[in-house]
Amino acid sequence: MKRHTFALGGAGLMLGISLIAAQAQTVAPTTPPAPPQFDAQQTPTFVGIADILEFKALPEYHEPDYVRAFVDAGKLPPVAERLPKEPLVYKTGNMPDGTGVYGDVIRHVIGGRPEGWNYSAGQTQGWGGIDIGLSECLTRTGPLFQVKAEELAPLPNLAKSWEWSEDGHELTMHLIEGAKWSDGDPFDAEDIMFYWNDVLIDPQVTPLNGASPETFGEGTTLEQVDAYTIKWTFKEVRPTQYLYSMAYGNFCPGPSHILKAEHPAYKDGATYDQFKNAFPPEYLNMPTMGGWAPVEYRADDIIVLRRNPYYWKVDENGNQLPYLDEMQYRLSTWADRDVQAVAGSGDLSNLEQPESFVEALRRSAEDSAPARLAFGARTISYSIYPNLSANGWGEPDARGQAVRELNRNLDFRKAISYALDRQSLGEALVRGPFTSPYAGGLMVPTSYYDDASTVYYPYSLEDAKALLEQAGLVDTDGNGFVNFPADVQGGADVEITMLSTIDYQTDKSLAEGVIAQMERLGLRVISQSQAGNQRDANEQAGKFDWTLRRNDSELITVVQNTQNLAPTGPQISRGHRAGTDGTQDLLPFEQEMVDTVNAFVGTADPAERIELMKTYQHLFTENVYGIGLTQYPGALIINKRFANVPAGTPILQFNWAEDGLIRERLYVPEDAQTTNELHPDTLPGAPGKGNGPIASN
Ligand code: BQZ
Repeated sequence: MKRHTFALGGAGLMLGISLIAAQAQTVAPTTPPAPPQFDAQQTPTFVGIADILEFKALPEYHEPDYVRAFVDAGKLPPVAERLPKEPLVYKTGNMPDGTGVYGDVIRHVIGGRPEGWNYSAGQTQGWGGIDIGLSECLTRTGPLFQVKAEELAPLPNLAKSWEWSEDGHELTMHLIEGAKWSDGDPFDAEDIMFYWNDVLIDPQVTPLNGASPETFGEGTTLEQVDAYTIKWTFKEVRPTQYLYSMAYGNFCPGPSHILKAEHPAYKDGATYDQFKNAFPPEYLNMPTMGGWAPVEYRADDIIVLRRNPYYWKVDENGNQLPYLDEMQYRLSTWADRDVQAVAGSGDLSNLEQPESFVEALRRSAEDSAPARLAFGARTISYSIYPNLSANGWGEPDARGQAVRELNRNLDFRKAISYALDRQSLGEALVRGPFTSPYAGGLMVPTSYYDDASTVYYPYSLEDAKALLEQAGLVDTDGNGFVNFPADVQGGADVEITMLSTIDYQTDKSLAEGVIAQMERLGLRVISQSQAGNQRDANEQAGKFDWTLRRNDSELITVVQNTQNLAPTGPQISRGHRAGTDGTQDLLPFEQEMVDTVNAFVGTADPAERIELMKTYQHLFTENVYGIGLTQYPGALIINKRFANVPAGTPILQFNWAEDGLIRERLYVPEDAQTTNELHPDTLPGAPGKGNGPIASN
């Protein structure tokens, strides 16, 4: 196509173009196209929280025979002494296949790689459920997909109960009493306060998933009342939202008896870097409150975990959990996780890459298929987040700064949205009823979604080009790509770097599709595609112009991680964090989003909350805070030998399926058990580099 361009002089001409462009608007904003009908294959049986669990002492407790041998050999205290006064008891009525039997292994396959065990200092263990299993948190939300709407509230976990003060500003929390870390060290409020004071409050430390003090509300304080009691004090009145924030990802305390010794606040001369890296993957038997502790690590091959003999959860017959003695994480790729789960050499996968859908469906449909596959609701979505900071977040160079100024221009963001052919992007991933154009913002499965409040800028290259000109960008040198105005970057071509991860084919496919579609618009986008850990680090540091990524659960649940819905604090948002001076240069609509989210957190009135989320959704989508791309359902693939798999477990809702499944309750009936354990009849040994599993004799 021949491009007619004019060498434009001063602002006057630009104004002329802008007025013409403004009149050229042809396709008005609308609401998103209705996603093709796609019903989740299974629906959960909705229950109350008390139907799932309670905390109480039982008359007797049991353990696997091989663990009893450790007791008999004097290597472990009796099981009753290894359990808290009132263990967490899972109710039989909520177990799809009743109380289980001990034995066998669950074999995960993951695409991430462990940096080390220091979750508190921001190290990943490779994702795919390993950090979810190792990091028990004050409350728990993964299983909430099965809780009745009228009873929806975070499950008790390390915090077994809590009560609010009369004025609603104080929340007193009671920790589980007498529980122990997997190395036998007592769990108590000291672990909580170390996490609060020396991880969250310490500005030099950021835990994995990026929690900061603002995650629990501006100005919130936490104090220890006694060994098993803590007290939160909030500015807001009864902000129940923050109980969700105390679940996985945000308040999952580490073993302070091990961590403190390496923390610069307690170890003279230690650096924060040394603290973060003090527990490399080779440091085994890292103490955990989770069901299994790491006993073997082989780089790029496997992590093996063995049951935690001090795990503080039991079934109603007093059997100490977990039922499964071993957990493995094969260090491979995310695509291989799907292949191995379908083939039966792996046991579980969240089918989340549409490129794998057809083959996975075909293989799972065969009678001989070793695994079950069940699709859930459309809870997977992808967006582009433009970096909206203009005051130094990520320390951009002159080009980067000029791009951020563009990002802050609504006409520019709308131009990008109009230029996207979302239908084609989705169909390039997989044909069929799966993908659907996504405007951005709240996702359809949340009860707070309101279509009429969702502004959708449909595909119109003509409108996109007109808006680009309105934003001051014209192809002044006729090379097919728009240029900055003459007084910006010397009128060079606009070049935008787009951050994405190479860990998933889907991310790569979408990035390629977006770059090609932006070229049609005349905008040069350069791929900044890298491994997930690196992408996460660059994203959190603001070192990007745009970041293309899969969305997290707050856009599905709203009530969890609500604070992440807007830049409610300096270190919260994906696309806009504080600049080098610690302040946030929020755009007016962003401030309105923050005020709306804070008002939502501050009220318990259901009708008010619904209206506030309509306001939020309109602000988000009309102002293109994030540029939605596509949305689609995921499917849970799990080996058929496992019992106690809750029907309708979504791969992502309040958390990933690895949390929602309640893996500590999964079991394999004796006649279906395999010999796949790599370290049978062993337990985690003492924490330390080069250590590993130990036998009873
Ligand atoms: C699920 C999940 C469990 C992180 C990760 C990974 C990281 C992101 C995200 C998903 C993986 C799996 O997702 O894709 O199915 O098993 O681990 O944690 O994408 O790179 O930073 O947010 O959860």
